[in-house]
Amino acid sequence: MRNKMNESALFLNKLTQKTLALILAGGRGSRLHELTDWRAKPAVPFGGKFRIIDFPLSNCMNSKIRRIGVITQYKSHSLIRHIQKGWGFLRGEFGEFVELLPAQQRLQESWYSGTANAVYQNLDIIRNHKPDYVLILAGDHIYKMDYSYMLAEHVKRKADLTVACLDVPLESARSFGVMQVDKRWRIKTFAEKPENPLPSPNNPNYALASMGIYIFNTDFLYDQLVYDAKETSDHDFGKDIIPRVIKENKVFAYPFRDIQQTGQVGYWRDVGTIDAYWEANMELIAVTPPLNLYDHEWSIWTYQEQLPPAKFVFNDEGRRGYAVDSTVSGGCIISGALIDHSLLFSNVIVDDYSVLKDCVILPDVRIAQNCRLTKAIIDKGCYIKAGTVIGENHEEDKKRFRISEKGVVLVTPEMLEQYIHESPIYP
Ligand code: ADQ
Ligand code: ADP
Repeated sequence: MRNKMNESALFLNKLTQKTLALILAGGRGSRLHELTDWRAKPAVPFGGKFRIIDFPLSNCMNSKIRRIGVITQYKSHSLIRHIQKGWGFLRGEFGEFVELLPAQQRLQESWYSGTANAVYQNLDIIRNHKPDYVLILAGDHIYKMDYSYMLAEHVKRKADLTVACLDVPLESARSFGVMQVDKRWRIKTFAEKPENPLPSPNNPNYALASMGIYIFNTDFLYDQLVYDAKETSDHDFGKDIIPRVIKENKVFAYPFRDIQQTGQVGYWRDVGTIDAYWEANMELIAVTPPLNLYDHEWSIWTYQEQLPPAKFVFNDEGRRGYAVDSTVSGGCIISGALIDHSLLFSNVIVDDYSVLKDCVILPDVRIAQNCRLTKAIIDKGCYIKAGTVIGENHEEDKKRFRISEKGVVLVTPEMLEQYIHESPIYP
């Protein structure tokens, strides 16, 4: 029994060592509106102390895939800084690295035009690393996944390409690549963001959606990308490559499972809209959240500043500063204020008599006295001046802030500039 287990661990280890992961982190993410005005979606802060890209990067680390390229393009400054500061600990001498692959116009005199083109423009770098398998990931999803099991299935099936998938409700399937598979999970049809998604045969209210996670045999990837580069197309994996290759090649779907391999579907969120972003952050506050960040077996790594612990103090008049049903990060000071069902990133200062309810407050924010904030996302670096009320009157809020479909108010520093002339002050 033990020998069998060792054998399978060795098998997985060998496969992960022969794999290069490429994280596509160059897209616009425009549905997050002003949250992505100055940063790429993968660099958006998430969950109190992380950035979105930390999730696929940590999944690679925990799956023991330690050769990773991050393909960047759009507004990449804060993303690059985060990776340089937080992910430099891999040991180059053991063949481990996180390498930044910005659009450099080496192979073509153009920026990356689609996901396949972004990989095509780095083909020479990929070849230099001599991987047998290339794992292609999106940089903008929140999930835990052990890629080594997907890799094992890919190899066992002698696949050319494997696409990770999960069931999504039929009504939301239009924003995904939708596939149909046979009994052995071989992909029979694939349509990128179809008008009328085909339902899953076993589950007619659902459709089988691509997660944008692909494993290619390196030679097969190379051939397909060289072929695609000569075609007139969007040079996109979902629109062009996958629909073209399913007919004549071995292309399989891999159903997404949790990291414990219980057979259950794991947690996976595309936090692509303001509402989805707010909801996913709010979910973390629950007593037993669907995404467990306290799991030592699957740590999410990140860069974090050295910060003092959060503190909760009385104000001069003896009013308590406290938080209930909330998550509060390092460097925060809550002075005579109430934090109720909210998530505070690091270095947030909330002053006397202010009340926060259902809020997500990004790092380095100061909320002065007597503010009332409800169901709001406050972006990094905002200074909310004394007496500000947000989230109680959407007609008023609409004049300067963004209101989402489900009534979340997004506030960024730019929206405040014309009203607030004090500069943010930190004690
Ligand atoms: P989308 O998420 O709509 O669909 P896309 O916008 O192409 O696909 O983004 C995929 C990833 O690639 C993102 O991480 C993005 O940042 C990055 N990216 C996009 N353009 C890029 C470029 N030019 N250079 C570098 N990186 C770039 C995809 C698939 C669907 C699938 C969903 C799952 O096409 O089939 O269902 O992902 O969310
Ligand atoms: P950082 O990388 O400093 O942690 P963010 O994740 O908030 O910050 O990313 C925002 C990036 O955009 C930073 O590089 C910041 O300097 C830049 N930025 C923010 N607002 C503006 C602005 N109004 N004009 C120019 N650059 C800006």
